[in-house]
Amino acid sequence: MMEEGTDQCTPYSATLAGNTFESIWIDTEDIKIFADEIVIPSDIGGGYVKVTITAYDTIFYIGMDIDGQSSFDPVYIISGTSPQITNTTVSHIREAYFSVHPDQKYSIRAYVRPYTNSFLDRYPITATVEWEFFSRIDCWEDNDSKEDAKEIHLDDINEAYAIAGHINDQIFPLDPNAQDWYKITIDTPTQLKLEIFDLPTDIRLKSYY
Ligand SMILES: [Ca+2]
Ligand SMILES: [Ca+2]
Repeated sequence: MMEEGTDQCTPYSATLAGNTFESIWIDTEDIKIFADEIVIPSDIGGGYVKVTITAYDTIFYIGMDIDGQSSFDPVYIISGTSPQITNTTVSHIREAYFSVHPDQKYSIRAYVRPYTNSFLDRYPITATVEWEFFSRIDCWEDNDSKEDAKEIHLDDINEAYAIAGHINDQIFPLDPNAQDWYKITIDTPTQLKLEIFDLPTDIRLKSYY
């Protein structure tokens, strides 16, 4: 029989984090680096960040990279808008979304350039830079090792995120932030069925005792 009791999911509240500021680009060589500007709270499941850069002139396009904690360690931008496509009649807005790990810092690299040199006299150009953190609540974390495995119970359906955010642009199978450990307790020999569903194709299930 499976042991009765409460599971070890520990709910927590999403922490708000973000910032908005203006910056001025003076020419095509002007690449701004906002070093360690994005500071992620300790929310154990990580989350994602949205960065928005708004240039108040439609003839400019906006280039943006996001770097992890060490320099030249870009993270993957997983969604957002094109650098080139102007999406309002009064300003150009560039959005980027990326996955983040708790307690990490990320930097923004950005430039703002006109479509053709005939518009170089439009410099300096002012743009607003904004970032916002969205927490992904995963009450089963921290469960990255066998020692930290969280107890689950018979017939429970438990929901969790497989990856507690990206630190840089890659995750290997044995990286702690790519592991979720759970434990079950039985007091007689039996057959167990474990099932995982609604998951990406590259997630693997293994059992140990
Ligand atoms: Ca997890
Ligand atoms: Ca985990």
